[in-house]
Amino acid sequence: MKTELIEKAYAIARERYAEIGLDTEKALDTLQRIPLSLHCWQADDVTGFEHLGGSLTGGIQTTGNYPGKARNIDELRADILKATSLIPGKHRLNLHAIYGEFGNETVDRDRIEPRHFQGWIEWAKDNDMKLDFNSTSFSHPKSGDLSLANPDPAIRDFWVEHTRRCRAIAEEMGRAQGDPSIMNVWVHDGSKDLTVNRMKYRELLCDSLDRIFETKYTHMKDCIESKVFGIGLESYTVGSNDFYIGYGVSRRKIVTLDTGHFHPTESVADKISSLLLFLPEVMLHVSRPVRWDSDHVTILNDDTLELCKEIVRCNALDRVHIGLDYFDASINRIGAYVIGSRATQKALMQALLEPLAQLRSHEAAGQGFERLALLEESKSLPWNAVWDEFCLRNDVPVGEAFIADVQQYEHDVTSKRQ
Ligand code: RNT
Ligand code: ZN
Repeated sequence: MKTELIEKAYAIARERYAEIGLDTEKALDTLQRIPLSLHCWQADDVTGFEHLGGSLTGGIQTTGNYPGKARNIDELRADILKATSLIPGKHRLNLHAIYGEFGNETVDRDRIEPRHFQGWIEWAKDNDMKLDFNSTSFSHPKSGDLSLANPDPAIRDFWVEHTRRCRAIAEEMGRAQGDPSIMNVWVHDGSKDLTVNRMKYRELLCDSLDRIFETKYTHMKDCIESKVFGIGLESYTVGSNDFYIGYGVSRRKIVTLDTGHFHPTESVADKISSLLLFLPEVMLHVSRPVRWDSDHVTILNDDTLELCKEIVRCNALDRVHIGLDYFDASINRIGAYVIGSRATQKALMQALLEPLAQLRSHEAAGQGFERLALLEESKSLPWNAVWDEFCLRNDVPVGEAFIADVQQYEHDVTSKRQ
């Protein structure tokens, strides 16, 4: 697209929005300051760099075998940088514990240390990126169906130790980057079939978490993620939504809402205001469930839009952390990052350009027709011209132009990986 055309379209859009009292420059400025936390695991189908030799377990699945996945740290880093070069703005990288730099060593999960992530800390600094972190309780011989909620004290202790160490690593990252690293705890614990011990496992999980969180840190923040069910663990999930809301509110922990972790007709957008009333912050894993928690690539659909609109309507951009979480192995993985990130940013752009004051005044006056009409009309306001301008100012491809960049990288780099 010609620069001149983008600028012309933006100038018209700017005037159009001004007519309804919205400042597009302000929207551009705000979007510029919203980092996404990019999940590192789309690049390699949640494999990581341990040498334990297991496959992906814990009730999550990647399907597809599109060629070119990252096979080592260097490839993963290169892929992330390629992706971020096509995504406007400055973003964070969300690492999982299995992505440490273990070299040829076999380092079990209860032995990981900040030094295994020193290379990442330096790499992030060199590339002006901040890091977030996750403990990894899946894909391990001791994962089984129960980790932190395991009745066997030895297994429970192993995972408590792992998660404690992860917090220490996140603290190190946060200290080094001068900004808290957000560490997510998600465990798959559950049961394939009926259990008659729902309470027992939840007590154990609660106790393990309390032990994990005993140490107080200042450079990291904890968040906890619930889920409805996992594959092979369909009948019961220890860390359900109710469990973590209760735990989070009573222990002042950030609750993570993964958009794939609720019943298909539940609105995740609707949950944000309730959580923000009782907790200072919320973490999001923006995903796209298709019939189940399938972790398809995030797109600009009504769910993503409503989610972003709620953040803006709650005036909570500084209290909601936006991370992505999907893993599609059936398409170009770098392309998957770019599509999902840009879709989320497009949703944010639209949210920032909503004529909220006018909508609220209609609502206050009991003007239901007027509110609905304006909501409908605002869908086709020229937000896309403002989005294009955003890409232009950030020096990333505008519109579909990034497709060719991804193809070029595939041709030059990923297609050569066996
Ligand atoms: C799983 C959770 C969790 C994982 C990552 C890899 O259902 O969404 O966040 O996707 O930790
Ligand atoms: Zn998630």
